[in-house]
Amino acid sequence: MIDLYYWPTPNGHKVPIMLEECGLEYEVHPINMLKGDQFDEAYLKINPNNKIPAIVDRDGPGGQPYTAFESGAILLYLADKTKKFIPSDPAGRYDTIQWLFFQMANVGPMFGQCGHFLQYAPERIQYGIDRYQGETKRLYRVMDKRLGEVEYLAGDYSIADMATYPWVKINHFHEIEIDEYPNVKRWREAVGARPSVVAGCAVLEDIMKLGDPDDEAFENLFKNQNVDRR
Ligand SMILES: N[C@@H](CCC(=O)N[C@@H](CS)C(=O)NCC(=O)O)C(=O)O
Repeated sequence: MIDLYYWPTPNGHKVPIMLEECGLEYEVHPINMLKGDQFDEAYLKINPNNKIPAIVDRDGPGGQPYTAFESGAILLYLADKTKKFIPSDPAGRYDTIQWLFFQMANVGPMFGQCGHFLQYAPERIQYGIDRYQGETKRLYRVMDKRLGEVEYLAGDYSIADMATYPWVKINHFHEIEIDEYPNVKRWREAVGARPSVVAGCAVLEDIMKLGDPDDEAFENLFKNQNVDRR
């Protein structure tokens, strides 16, 4: 049994997608980041970085509970645990890790900032929009080229696709025209049609729609950077 500490956001979705794909049993523990649950002392013992997602595998290495945070590390952990969605041959494994890191180090942070400056910044800061939407478009071009050469990011369907899909699913939030990236569009349709991806993205989905955060949510999400709440 896996305890999943979660809120329905792109980084969150990655983990239930993988749990569904692997047929692993899991129990969802909502961490309402709009209300500041990510700062609770009990949760900080699970994720010292006060963000979702995190897991506790009750049956971890050596039969002991194992705690993991950072969505990419969680996907890798689950892939190694189940021997699924990462090839066992070294080159295929490293290809998958490369595209997983590409998501973690590029797609997540840049798309995240793009969405922030477009949708949440209290004032319109054109420099920030141009900087991060420009990077977002560049990353779409990188993915489009890659996906013109291979079916999925690392060749076969893998944890790299599971990490990337939830961010590409919300292209409208980043004001990206998906038709301009036909190979990404083809890939997005293929990944999005998988029953486990649909099920993973649906976990707690009705709780949060992307949109205007209220004052409390704004405080918890964006005003805490300069205040140590831990
Ligand atoms: N690199 C981290 C990023 C996690 C992350 O940014 N999570 C966001 C939701 S998508 C969060 O928990 N935000 C709450 C906060 O910043 O207080 C991962 O991939 O796990």
